[in-house]
Amino acid sequence: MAKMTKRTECFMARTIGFIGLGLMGRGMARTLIRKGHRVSLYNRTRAKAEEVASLGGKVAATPAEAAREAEVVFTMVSDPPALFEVVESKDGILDTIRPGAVVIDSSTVSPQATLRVAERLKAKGASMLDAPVFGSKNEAESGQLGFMIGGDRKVFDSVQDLFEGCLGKSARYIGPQGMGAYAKLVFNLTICIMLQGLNEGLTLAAKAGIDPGLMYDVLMGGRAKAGIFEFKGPSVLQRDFTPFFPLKLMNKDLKLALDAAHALAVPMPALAAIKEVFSSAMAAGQAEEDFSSTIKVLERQAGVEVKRRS
Ligand code: NA7
Repeated sequence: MAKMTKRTECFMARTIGFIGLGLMGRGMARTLIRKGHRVSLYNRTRAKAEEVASLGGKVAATPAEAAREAEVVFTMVSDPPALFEVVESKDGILDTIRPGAVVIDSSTVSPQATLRVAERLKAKGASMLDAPVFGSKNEAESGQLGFMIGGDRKVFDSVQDLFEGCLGKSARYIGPQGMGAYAKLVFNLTICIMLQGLNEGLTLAAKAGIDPGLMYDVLMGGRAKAGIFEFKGPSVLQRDFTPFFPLKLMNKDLKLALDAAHALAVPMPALAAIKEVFSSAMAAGQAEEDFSSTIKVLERQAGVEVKRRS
């Protein structure tokens, strides 16, 4: 029997606009191109779009141009102002979006920003999903991201092929519009609270005279073991703060999470304290480092370095 060639796990080749080719968007767009989709690429700094287009796809001069022919438009930009810029400004997506098209916003923004953009798109006959991700640039490049989806369930079903098996290893439908955005804020605040726990523990260990590497191994051999510790611990202990997720973006997410908590009257004492740690790190010039570099705030105050000794 002839062997079927598994060129792609995606079900159909689609015409896609992709807007925002930063650390995460670059990998996602490259994955879509590799899997056979026709992708029109826009980035504010054009050189990044040209670099991705060397793999396939074509460069668009504006978000409007990227969206003109597209049945699906992805946005993967920094924050709410960037999202408003690429959707609502002159030459934004709203100028050309086709009725029936689906905009999938994978940026981490506030639920309010999502609702505002979804409303504007609806007036043009288009739909929107808030579909933020977990995973880093490596998972974006290999199509292994996790998606948290908010929006109309039927719209989600209509583009499912782009999530699981294409860009992602999982895509969880969370609920109506804005719920994906809420879920992402919950995800990131939880990670930061956990990492702060590890940072504080290792800093105390170092100050007491324990090899932080040994302490980390002990923690990972017991109930304290956690995925985020597994991911960040080794690089922290080697003093490698190359950005997988820049501190400035996590700082933005924690602010959005605090705003959401205030709006819903939910007390978040640990989150409030950790936001201060992030503000200190920002003020100390660590914005472009990986967010795990917040440990330096503790180190400076304690007068120790958390580095594996053996
Ligand atoms: P990056 O690598 O900082 O990329 C951010 C992208 O957003 C990049 O393409 C930027 O264009 C674009 N951007 C930022 N501001 C604007 C405005 N005002 N107009 C148009 N485009 C803009 O971030 P990541 O890829 O790591 O993360 C993206 C999202 O996922 C973010 O919400 C994270 O929290 C999660 P540039 O290249 O600077 O011209």
